[in-house]
Amino acid sequence: MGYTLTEKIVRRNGSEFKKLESGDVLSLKVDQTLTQDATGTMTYLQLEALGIDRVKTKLSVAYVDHNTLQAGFMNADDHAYIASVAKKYGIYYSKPGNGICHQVHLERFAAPGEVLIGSDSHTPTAGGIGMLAFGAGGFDVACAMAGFRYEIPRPKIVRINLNGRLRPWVGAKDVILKILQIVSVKGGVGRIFEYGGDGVKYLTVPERATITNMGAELGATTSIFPSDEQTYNFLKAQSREKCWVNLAADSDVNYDDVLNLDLDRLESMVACPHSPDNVKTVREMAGLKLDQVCIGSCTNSSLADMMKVAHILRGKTVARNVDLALAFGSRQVFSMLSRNGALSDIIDAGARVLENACGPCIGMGQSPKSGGVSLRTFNRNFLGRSGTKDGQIYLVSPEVAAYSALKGELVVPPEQDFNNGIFRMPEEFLINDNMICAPASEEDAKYVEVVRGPNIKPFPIGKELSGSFSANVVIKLGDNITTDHIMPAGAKILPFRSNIPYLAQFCFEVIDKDFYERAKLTENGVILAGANYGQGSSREHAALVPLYLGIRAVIAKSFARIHKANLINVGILPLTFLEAEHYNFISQGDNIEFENLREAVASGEYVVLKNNTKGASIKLSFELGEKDRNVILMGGLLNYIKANK
Ligand code: MIC
Ligand code: SF4
Repeated sequence: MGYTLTEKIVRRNGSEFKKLESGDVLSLKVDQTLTQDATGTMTYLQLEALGIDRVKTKLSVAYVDHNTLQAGFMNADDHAYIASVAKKYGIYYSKPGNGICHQVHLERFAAPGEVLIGSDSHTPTAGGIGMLAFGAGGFDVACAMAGFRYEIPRPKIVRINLNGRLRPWVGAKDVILKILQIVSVKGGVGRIFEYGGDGVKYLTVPERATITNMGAELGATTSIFPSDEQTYNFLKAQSREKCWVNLAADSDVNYDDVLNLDLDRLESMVACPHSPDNVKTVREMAGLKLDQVCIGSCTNSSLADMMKVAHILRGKTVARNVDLALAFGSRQVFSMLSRNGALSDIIDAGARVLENACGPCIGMGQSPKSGGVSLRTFNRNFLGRSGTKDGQIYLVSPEVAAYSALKGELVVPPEQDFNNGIFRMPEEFLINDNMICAPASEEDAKYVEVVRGPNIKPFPIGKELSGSFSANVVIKLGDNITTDHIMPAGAKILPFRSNIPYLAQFCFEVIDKDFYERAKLTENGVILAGANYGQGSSREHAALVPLYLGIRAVIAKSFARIHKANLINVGILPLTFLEAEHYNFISQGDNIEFENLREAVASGEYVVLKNNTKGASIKLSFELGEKDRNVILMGGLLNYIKANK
């Protein structure tokens, strides 16, 4: 029996991919890490707390791409802090304006066959180049930089066969939206999606990266494509062919599951408000009147995407009712568009050109008007994420976005307009790394001072788990609660990512504006949730803020992987129901009690919850390995590491 692509990389890593049994862990040596600024400040504070002198990875890069709007000193303080830590600890620093971490990493650093973890859920974008890449909480990334192995529950491997060839104007975005429609935002939890099939050879690396990027929306552990001739050509055009290796799954592999998709039968798709899996065909939704169109984000901001957009816009004018905004994924893309003239086509059509950054995707500007309909090439359309609570956000491909911007309503791109020569991958990309600053040498690093402006505040640290305690159920939630619901982002709040007390006021604000006041009044709190709790962003602030507000445990039907790891890292106990209907046995406001909790966690047995309000008890389980149980007992990963030094 042969090996899957994942198993081959795990073996190259010198690690083992054991067969699935409950409690199995996949433990990897980390070759590369990346951070972005919105999670990076916290990550580097944690790295400093780990007390090492220099990162132990082959390559670590700190990007500034999220909080680039400098309305006040806060974001600039964070940038200065990150730049100085990077210089001191041996980390490359990508300056604001150089582009979105995932796009720049794909262009300049990602390497097939290596292992990457990043403090951003879309780190699996690098799976498009054949890298085993995981999104993680910032503390896990700090630990990887400090030389610790990255450990996750061993995932199942699912093969997705892409058969045939995409039709005119149907793109990679439509492939992943179709998969989201089939599999849903929970369908990828605990799974790695490996792409194969005869259609793969037609997809370029940036197209593959669009697909692996949105594997995050499936909840997948990661997604990966083989490393083949397309990969070689991309790397060669980036002058990086030296890191190419040939990698593909063997043909005689038993996958845990297989999905087949006929590319030639796909059509343009759209994800409707407020979930990336609420997918319909553009044909069904055609005619929807638009107020805004935004093109960019780490999903669809490559040179190829933008060349298609420029081609569609050339010589035309954006509809009067539409405000069109574009943000390029990287300075490489921006500069190449400016040299080949495509930028003029975009500007002349009436588009607003933004900075090369995340921008509107994370609510950093361009919030739509009240109730406004916004068509975006991004990956998430969660409630309120755009910065306008009743904004209606639809997700589409760049092709659909550009045609629709011209028409003022959602349209299916006209097939007769298609011309195969619109974009061919360049033989050489324009390479200029002068916005990527190298770290100081080991010798000089001693003299580098870490710059700590007033926006940099210490982070909360968990306490040892108590033997027994009573707590109030502060909030009861349904399924698929995202980390954007728990800890919203946006231009007003993001500048305070290193100020947990300030952020706390906004916890759950989009769905329950009284949560903060209730939590403040409660000494020990518990959150009750449905399935897939904590999906979406990797932000560990969605765990640190509840910790600060006295949350001791989260009881859910199931958890999203990264958020569960973040809860454990800060010392909040993630519990699940032994029987699904027990969810109905607890209400918001109930007073509950845990007894002999330390013993239960130490022994790995179930936990007994006594509902004082309802007057009965239930058993809860926790799927935690031995190390995680010890982390919880000690009140979080930092305490655990310090105790085991
Ligand atoms: C996102 O797309 O939600 C973010 C902003 O990139 C997050 C990280 C963060 O919250 O800082 C993510 O995807 O992990
Ligand atoms: Fe940035 Fe949006 Fe990508 Fe997150 S999803 S990294 S906010 S572009």
